[in-house]
Amino acid sequence: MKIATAVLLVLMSATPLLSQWQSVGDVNSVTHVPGGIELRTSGATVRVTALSPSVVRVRYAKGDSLPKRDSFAVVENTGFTAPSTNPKESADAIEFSTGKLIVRVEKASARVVFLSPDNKVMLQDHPNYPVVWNGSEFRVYKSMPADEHYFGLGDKAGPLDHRDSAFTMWNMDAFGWQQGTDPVYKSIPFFIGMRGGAAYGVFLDNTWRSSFDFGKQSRDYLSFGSDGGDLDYYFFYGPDPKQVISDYTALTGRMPLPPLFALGFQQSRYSYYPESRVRRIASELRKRKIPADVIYLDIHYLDRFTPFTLNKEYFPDFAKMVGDLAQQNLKVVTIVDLHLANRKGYRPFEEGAAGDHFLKDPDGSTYVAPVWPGPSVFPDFTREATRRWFGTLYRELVGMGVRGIWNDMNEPAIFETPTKTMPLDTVHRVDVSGGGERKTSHREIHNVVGHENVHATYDGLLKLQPDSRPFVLTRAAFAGSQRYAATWTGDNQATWSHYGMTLPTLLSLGLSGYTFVGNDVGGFDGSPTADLLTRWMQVGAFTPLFRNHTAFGTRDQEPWVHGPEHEAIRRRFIEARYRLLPYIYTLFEESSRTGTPVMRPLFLEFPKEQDVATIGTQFMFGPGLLVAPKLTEMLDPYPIVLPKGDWYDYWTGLRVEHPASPARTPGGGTRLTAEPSLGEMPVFVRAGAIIPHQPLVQSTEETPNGPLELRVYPGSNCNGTVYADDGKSFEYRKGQFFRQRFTCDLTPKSIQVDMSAPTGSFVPWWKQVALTIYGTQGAPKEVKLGTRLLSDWKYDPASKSLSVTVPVSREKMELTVGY
Ligand code: MIG
Repeated sequence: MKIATAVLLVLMSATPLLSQWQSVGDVNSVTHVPGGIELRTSGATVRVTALSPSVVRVRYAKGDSLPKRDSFAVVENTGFTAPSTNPKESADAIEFSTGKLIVRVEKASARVVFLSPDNKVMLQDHPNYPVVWNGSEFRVYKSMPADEHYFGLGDKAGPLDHRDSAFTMWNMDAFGWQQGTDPVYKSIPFFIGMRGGAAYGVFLDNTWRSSFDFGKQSRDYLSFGSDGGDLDYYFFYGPDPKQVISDYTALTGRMPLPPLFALGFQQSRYSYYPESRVRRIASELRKRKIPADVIYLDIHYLDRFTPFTLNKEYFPDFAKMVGDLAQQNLKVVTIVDLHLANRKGYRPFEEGAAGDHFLKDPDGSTYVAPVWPGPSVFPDFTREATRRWFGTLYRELVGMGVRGIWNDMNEPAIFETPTKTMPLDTVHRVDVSGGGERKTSHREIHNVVGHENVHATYDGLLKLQPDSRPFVLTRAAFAGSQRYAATWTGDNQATWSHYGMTLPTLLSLGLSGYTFVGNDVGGFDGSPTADLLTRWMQVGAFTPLFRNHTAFGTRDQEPWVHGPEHEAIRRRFIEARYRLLPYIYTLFEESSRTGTPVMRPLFLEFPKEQDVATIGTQFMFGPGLLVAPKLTEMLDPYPIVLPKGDWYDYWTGLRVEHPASPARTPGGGTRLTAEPSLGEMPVFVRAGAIIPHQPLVQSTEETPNGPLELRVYPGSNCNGTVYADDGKSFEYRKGQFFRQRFTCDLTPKSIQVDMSAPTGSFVPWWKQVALTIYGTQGAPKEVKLGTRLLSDWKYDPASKSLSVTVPVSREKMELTVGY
């Protein structure tokens, strides 16, 4: 016993000595390269180059050259233009400016420092901890200011601010995850640092198992590193956090504009079968007038849970069923896992084997492991030929009218093994740009299996229906997967605590470049109480992907299951979402161009306000709406903070009264106390927002009947936009879209709303625009459109709003309300 302890102690103390941590070394020589510099130290090469004035890439390699490398995350066309830098060497540093930021590399330890134009340090290598290697491992240490906050990293299940926490990037089938579980389903090695209103970003372009530590190990430094692969990271200089996300998504790609139906309400469960049950769900939705667009089919539609088959007993005429649901304006999305049955006579297996498309064990035999279909084989998705082949397998589903594909289990998940995934030495083949392929192990590819799986699906669907925007949903993801698929946060639970994690997880994904995100509304594992499902439906209506889903064997979880009172509330919130669709679609379109997420933490809109710097219990839905849900089961009232400025209550249209000083925040914001009844969820509108709405429809397939409803909330910087197109095709890329911007101007004697001339050639569904202007102080003296006096306006004293309807026009119009 004594001896064993002694041996253990020796071993423990010997570990750091045994390890071969080797530091990067001092700079010996400098050469200029396009956009920056390349340095040689005693043992390494370091290259620091600006890709654009606000994006700098930093690469390290042992030895005296950098290997050629392909990235899974970085897109070919970033749109960046490298600035010409003019590096200056002094006795102890080399420095250059990109035009927007200054990069300095100190010769001692090749210490990299990023500075703002006014020479303030944004991010710097730690003075005492140089970049180090240990065999294939590496680690980078950065100084960590006491007042800096950290965000992003994908779907991590903790508070919004990652300070004082550490995380591992290793895609994991994390069924039963809890607050703090790590790793989880996705690996997005990108974070945003925020300090005093200024943001920067760091993306470690490395697919191996990596880790990030924001002061858990030491309060002195943050660090990141990986088990293997290249030390290759990007620095994004904000200082506006939206700029950081814009640059990060320029580098790794943005969400393509989704089909409109995908923004509707989606009903799912594991699983709806047989056909009669699917039809019943569809007719209940329609009969009860619960707007909806999608019904999901989970693994029971398959024969023996085998992808690309059909269970003929449950679904004797699948195509007919899909067609009939389409008649009810409901789309079908089917689950398609990436594992294929290792089964003779099963076409995908036979084809895949003949085409040599499957992953292999190190001895060259096909890797076989148990998942849903039983013994299974796995397509080698990092090969383009394999992706192309896999994409063709969707032909029959698409032919039968299936409108979206749900790729699950793509971490990849494997049954009956403690690691829940493949052996690390499983062999993957990877295309090499310029031709040929290389072999590598699962250690490198694990985190991009899901990414390349949805890459195959997205491309495959596009090839099968070139005029139709694909809808793909994925569970696993890597940096850049946003360009192929929407994602959800996996198997949550029907508990208040999981419901509460809706905000931090989805907001973190948004900050990580992932706009189209949602969670299983109501919870997957277990059955929610009536109140919990009602609350979750309310929040879900304001999340980008709005999908009710639950596990096998749980109780029914559709909106109507808890009686008419709950059903009425849930319906009201789904309806609210459908009325808001013009706004939501406009936000999605914007996000597809800029990367700005639809669901945003407050600091993204109000970066300078310290009051809201780390708030993860409220969020902005676009720039105009602030959602502040009740997040716990507790009966107590809860606090809400409204950033400085004026706000309106979204539901009543009334201005929020400025409270007396105790209720002001240090930054001049407003503190409220909320105690919403079960039927209510507080939503506020930023004064200055103009928010387009539409008449209620039961599905996005229906044309709204009536005018576009433009709700104007006067305030400073008053503006809004509406975007529309056919919602389905790519014609918008050829100019078939409609975009109109609105502004408003408030003077003591008038309110003026300017409607700019729309751009694009698409003709939207509305013939009239119904304006409602809130916050007005009484009936106006006159209302004019241009110079023409209008008489049929209406003033509503209860909501202090003025309503007037005007015809659409391709010309610019001005509405003037005079007092
Ligand atoms: O091993 O397809 O996260 O949404 O319903 C479980 C069945 C497999 C996990 C997914 C869940 C889905 C379920 N799947």
